Amino acid sequence: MMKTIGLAGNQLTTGADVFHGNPVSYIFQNYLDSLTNTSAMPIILPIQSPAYAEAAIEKVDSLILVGGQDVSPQLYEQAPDQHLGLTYLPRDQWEIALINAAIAQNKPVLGICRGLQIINVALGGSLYQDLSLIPTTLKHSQDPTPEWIATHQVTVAESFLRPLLGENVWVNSYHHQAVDRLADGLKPAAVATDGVLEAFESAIHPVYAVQWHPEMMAAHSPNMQALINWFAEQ
Ligand SMILES: [Mn+2]
Repeated sequence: MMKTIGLAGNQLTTGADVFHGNPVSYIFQNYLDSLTNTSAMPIILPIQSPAYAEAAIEKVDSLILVGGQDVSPQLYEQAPDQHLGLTYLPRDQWEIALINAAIAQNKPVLGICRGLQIINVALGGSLYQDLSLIPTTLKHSQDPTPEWIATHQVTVAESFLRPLLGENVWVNSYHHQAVDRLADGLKPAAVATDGVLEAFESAIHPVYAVQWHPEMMAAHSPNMQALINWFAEQ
């Protein structure tokens, strides 16, 4: 039977003219396109009551957490820094419930960008609310360079990534936050050349995460398509 991957969706809470101002649930098309012709069918899981998370995870074989808003810093017991971006607590609460349900049901989880950050927070870690708070040197917000072009390098540890990407790999970058305290049970899998953590995996559960966007690179970068394909087979 074909596998299914749950993709945790986002909300356009302010509405948009094209939808007559109505709030909208959505997911970026790149996530779906990168899964086309893999061994798993994507199913979008819209933001909803955390009470439904267990049932939602029962319907899928694995879970992908995607990019978007900053994680609410109250979830790691910090006041909002002046550089904090848009947050949306209902999404945080829904995704934390999904992560807990996936771990309880031993279903694989892949975090991408914000997905990496929410996994770390869900498991008890913390974030730097803005990269200006640490002495980074790289441009981690690559606009206006197109999304499929890699802009900085990461060093890959012995981890799920090493067989897929080798010891050094170029990645794209769309984040202004980063992992501060890595949650217990998580191990670094890739680090940028300025020291920013760019990937981790769990030592205990089938939980994996990358800070960059492989789904945006997949159509042009066979190694990033291989990463997506690898997860689809989990
Ligand atoms: Mn980066």
